[in-house]
Amino acid sequence: MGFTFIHAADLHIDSPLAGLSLKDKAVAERFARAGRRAVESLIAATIDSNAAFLIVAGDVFDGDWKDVTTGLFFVRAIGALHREGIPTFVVKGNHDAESVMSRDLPYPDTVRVFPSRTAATFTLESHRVALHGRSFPHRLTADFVETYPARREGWLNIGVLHTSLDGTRGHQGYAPCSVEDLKRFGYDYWALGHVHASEIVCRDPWIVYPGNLQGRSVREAGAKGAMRVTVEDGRIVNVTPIALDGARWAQVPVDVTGVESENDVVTRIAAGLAGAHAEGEGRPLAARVTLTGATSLHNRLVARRELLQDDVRASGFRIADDCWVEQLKVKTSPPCSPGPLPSAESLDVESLLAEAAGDPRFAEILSELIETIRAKLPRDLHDDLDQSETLRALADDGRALRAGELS
Ligand SMILES: [Mn+2]
Repeated sequence: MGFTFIHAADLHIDSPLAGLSLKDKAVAERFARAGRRAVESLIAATIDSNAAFLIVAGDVFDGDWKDVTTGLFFVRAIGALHREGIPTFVVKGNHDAESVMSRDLPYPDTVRVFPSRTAATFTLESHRVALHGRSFPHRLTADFVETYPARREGWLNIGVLHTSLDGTRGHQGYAPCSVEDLKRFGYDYWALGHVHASEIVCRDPWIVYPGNLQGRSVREAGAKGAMRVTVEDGRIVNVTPIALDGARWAQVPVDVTGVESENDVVTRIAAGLAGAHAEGEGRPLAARVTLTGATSLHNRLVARRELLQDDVRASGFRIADDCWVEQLKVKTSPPCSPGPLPSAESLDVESLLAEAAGDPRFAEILSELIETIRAKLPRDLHDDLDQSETLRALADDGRALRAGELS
């Protein structure tokens, strides 16, 4: 006898897309509904797949609700599963840990939330499935997975766990454990959550991150969704990602090596955008376009970046009215090493820049400035500000700007 189940995690319902609202309010409003649309798609996909059950491996919510509509939205969404008789199994993660949430709402009895004090097992007799899981009591949690119970012989054993694993995926301290630790339990499938990039960590046993349901910044680019898992004769035979996101983020690299007119640059970008929009299958798109390659236009591109960004945004809107260029980055280089600057004899910009870049006092001032700016930025933009990268980019931009203005 075969059946299917759906494994999702990190819904982060009503998490703001702050990175966008800073740049364009109208576009941000279009994206604002994306997270909820993704949850509705998850519910629809679960029903359409005729799934035996749904697993949500933590971080249903992004944090304590601003108001009750966030909680009501989720209760309403899973109400549809309840009416279909499809059970939902949920653990709470670090973002919606017991001590983080000041209130909750009653769920239908087909929704089983794992306790936080210790791990527990819920069974689904009809499918001979035993699910073992534990909710986060607090934001940070150690000595956690050790409390998971032994496998049940003759059943399909699934561990539901919110974890950063060994921390090599960029987080630490969230129910830390190793792949070897998980293997020792002898479960068939580990339904993980927390890491937002989808990853099949291991196939024997299956250890799987579905990734988050909806990308929230350009760092979470590409298709987002859940895993559809197929079970036959008590064995997992297939694990397939399904795209459920309500809007798409894309990184669009455009190589302009040897390109000599700005028009050709815009044409190439438009082609890249059209490709990314098509991949999104009609979803609203926010694309970061990054120009690379050696070109004689380098200085001009750097000097006119903002104007070019406007042109590129306009060409995005020719593709679709929700095809939005989030940012244009210019990371091109001049065709050969920059020679002496034209008519800048009176001011040796090159050596000034080199001097500044090597001056510890300048580095200190820059570092203070960066910290001041960082403190005012939403958290998802913090990585955009790296000191050594900023210093290098400032020197490069200064050089190119000056040359671009003079040429
Ligand atoms: Mn998490």
